[in-house]
Amino acid sequence: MNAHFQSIFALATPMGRSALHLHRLSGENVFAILSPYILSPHNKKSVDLVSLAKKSEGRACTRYVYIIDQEKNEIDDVVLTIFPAPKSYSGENIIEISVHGNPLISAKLQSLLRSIGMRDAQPGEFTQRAVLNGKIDLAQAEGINQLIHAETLGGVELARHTVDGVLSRETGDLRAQIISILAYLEAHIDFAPDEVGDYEPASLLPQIHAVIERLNKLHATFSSGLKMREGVKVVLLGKPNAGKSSLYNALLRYDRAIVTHIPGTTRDVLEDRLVIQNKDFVLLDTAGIRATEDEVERIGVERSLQSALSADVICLVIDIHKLDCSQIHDHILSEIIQFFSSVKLAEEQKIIPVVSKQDLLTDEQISMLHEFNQNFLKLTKDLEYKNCLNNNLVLISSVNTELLCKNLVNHHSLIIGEVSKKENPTLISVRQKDKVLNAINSLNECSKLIAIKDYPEKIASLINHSKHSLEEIVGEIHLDNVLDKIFSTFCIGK
Ligand SMILES: Nc1nc2c(ncn2[C@@H]2O[C@H](COP(=O)(O)OP(=O)(O)O)[C@@H](O)[C@H]2O)c(=O)[nH]1
Ligand SMILES: [Mg+2]
Repeated sequence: MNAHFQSIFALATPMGRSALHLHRLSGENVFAILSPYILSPHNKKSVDLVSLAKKSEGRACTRYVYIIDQEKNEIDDVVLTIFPAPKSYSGENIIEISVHGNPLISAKLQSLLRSIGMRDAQPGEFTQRAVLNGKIDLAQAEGINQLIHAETLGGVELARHTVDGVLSRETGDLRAQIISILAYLEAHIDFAPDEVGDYEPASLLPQIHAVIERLNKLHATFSSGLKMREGVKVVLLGKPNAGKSSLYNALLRYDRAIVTHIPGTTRDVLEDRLVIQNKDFVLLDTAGIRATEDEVERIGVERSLQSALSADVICLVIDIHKLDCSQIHDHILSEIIQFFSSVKLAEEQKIIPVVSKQDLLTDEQISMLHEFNQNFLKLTKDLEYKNCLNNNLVLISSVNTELLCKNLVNHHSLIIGEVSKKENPTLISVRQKDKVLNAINSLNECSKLIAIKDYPEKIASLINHSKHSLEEIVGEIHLDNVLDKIFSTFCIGK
């Protein structure tokens, strides 16, 4: 028998003490192998799983039964479900057994399974078999792995889309387009011009460019997908005592950062996950930015500026509560200008100026802020990098973070863009991204050969490369070492 297809088993739930342990068995012969050890609770006669599968007409079927060992000692009373092939996760016959969640019971069951000819499954081996049996493709298998390992809601959502086949359909469509380009070239390789017309490869360019454009769009989904999986990075920056750590704690809803009236309290960069309206963020609190002789604080300031470089959104926290109304406009502008001069931002990085300590502000100060907002465009028009400014608005916020949260959620949608929609494909692994890049490179190379009207054989070979790269995404071409590498990161029992 092919080693790949020996019957395998694994505990699919963690091996701790819990209400239940779920064991999973997969293989052509599992029903026959296990039947002698399954007893009906009523008459203590063995339950023939092979005939049960026949009776259930290929559908899953669940029974409450006893499992005994080779000496006919009872191992446990269990709930057992059979999934006859091909309507099972792996495409083979599968049995799932829920035993009482005691490691000793599970160990007894596993030792029975080993002694009756099954072996322990490798990580991801059930899913690997699902791929080999054509139940799912490789991209979907990667989705399943991420569905289990994702640490954010966004990560789960993207993995879900991939498991549902959104990426597989996109690569399938692109592949079909590439094949139609290939058909033209192959016609000119196989037949003379009087049969298939003159060889005019330039006529393929619009189609090739359309595919490249679609591939480029797909390639770009990797980084926005990564942000959706890991969270949009929000950094709180500002002068010492501006109220950054207080805002940090208010957003996180617990006292995470130390807050004191002493300037320079925060030294290290603090980082936490934050979820607002099911959107994932990574929130960073930083040391206040100022020139300082204190060696530790100086390092803290450097780290603050460093973290700004990798931020998606920077909340520039500004304290105006001690200022005269007449000073407010100039003060906010100068903080923004100082910030732009200390950190060189990319256009896609956004700044939200946030005025803190709302409760300490007078009505006059607040109306000055409203006035500032109304004239924001005019006031900031000469600023370099003004594209980075959020919606041209200064928010008033401190312990009341509602408005800021609303803004962060809006930013999240802008940054993540289309990838969050379930109909849009997203690349979820570096492997997939590399394959798309290979496909793009081959097609770009193709355009160059077309420009010099090179032989159809040479152009076709490059088109074939790009087709193969797309096929590798879904695993239509699979090499054993690639599969082993991918599945080694899976859980045992999946
Ligand atoms: N009344 C009031 N005090 C605040 C507010 N935010 C911060 N503070 C005070 O301002 C001081 C500095 O706050 P902190 O959050 O440590 O500022 P950081 O240095 O920017 O992190 C502390 O004494 C805080 O209690 C606020 O919204 N209202
Ligand atoms: Mg602080």
